[in-house]
Amino acid sequence: MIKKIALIFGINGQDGSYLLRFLIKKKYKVFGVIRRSSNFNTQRIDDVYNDSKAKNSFKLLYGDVTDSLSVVQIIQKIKPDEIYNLAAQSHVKVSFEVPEYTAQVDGLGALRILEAIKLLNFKKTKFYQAGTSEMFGKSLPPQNELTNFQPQSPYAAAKLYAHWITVCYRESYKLFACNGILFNHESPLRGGTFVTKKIISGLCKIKYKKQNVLYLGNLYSRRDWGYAKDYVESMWKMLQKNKPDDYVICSGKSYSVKEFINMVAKELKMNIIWKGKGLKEVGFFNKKPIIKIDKKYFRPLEVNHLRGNAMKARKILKWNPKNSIKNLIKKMINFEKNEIQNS
Ligand code: NAP
Ligand code: G4F
Repeated sequence: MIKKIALIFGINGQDGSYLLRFLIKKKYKVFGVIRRSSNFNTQRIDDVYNDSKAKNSFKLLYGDVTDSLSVVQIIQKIKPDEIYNLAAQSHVKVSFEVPEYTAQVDGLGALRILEAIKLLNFKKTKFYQAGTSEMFGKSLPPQNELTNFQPQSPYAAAKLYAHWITVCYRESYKLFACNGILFNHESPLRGGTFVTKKIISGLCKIKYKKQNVLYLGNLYSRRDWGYAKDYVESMWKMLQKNKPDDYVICSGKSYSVKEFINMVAKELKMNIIWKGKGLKEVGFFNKKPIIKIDKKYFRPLEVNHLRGNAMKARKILKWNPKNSIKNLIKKMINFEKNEIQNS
């Protein structure tokens, strides 16, 4: 049997790791692009890489989406059936500190891949662009494919360029190119500086006396959180349709950061008492202050409320998330407890 070939930019990130596993199960041969790093940064995919059964199904290559030559050479060599562009400087707050770099990676990165597919005349290569609900910015919920984009950060503005250049290449050159507009999705493999992982890791460590205080920023923004493993399936589903299109992927429910903290605390059987307001708001556990606000975690501009409507994906892709936020929290807590026990 001839295996389909997939190429993933951003393979060692959260989503790359889940997508790799998903595609291997689907019998793909997967090539992943990683950047040279001064230290090991493939922890999320090492188990697959070292699995002798996956040896012939998975290869890593060095490259970078800011480097057109590497992008063209890799695509020319691999001749992929499907390309997933997950590569990004994906932290919204950090994008205010490195806006130009974020535009280079998150905006122009997509252009470089699309231009390579066009130059090589690889008409059969399908392309997935990792778009984001952040692009909706201050547009009110529920957000869907018809909602206006009103980006509120350099990250969202860069991703919006990638979104429209994907549409432009699809319509101009008839490329099979899709935008996934994914709302927040989390997992045990989520990076430690994103709020869900930070909260779960922090509260678990406080419970097991490995940390005293968790410092956070804005507790009142609301997000539509799902499970990354469910969401990567939608990426693949988009590329299996006869026609390329753009899809919102979300759970349809939203919670504030504070509500998320309370859900995690309940699962950990920690009763948190909140006192004070604004920068003086504090969460107490057993009379000790364990959650404090630090203004360094606030953004110059905030996206207040993201809650999506994934009706189109449910109808056309037959995509449905399998996990509730409660399941997600349980999985993340279990992972964290194991990490603490093994440390
Ligand atoms: P992530 O964990 O931050 O992973 C990002 C990946 O991109 C990493 O593998 C990173 O490699 C790689 N990368 C960064 N700069 C690169 C460059 N110049 N060239 C090649 N690779 C580069 O992000 P994620 O949560 O998996 O998200 C995957 C994609 O979906 C991102 O594009 C993100 O913006 C988007 N997205 C995420 C969410 C979400 O809630 N998770 C929602 C909507 C959209 P290093 O390890 O070398 O840094
Ligand atoms: O976890 P966050 O950093 O995620 P954010 O900004 O929503 O972005 C994530 O989801 C996007 C999809 O909508 C992706 F495109 C993007 O790549 C990324 O994966 O912050 C969530 C909320 C924000 O409102 C933030 O202000 O939590 C608030 N927050 C409060 N305290 C904090 C903190 N965020 C972080 N990272 N750290 C805090 O201490």
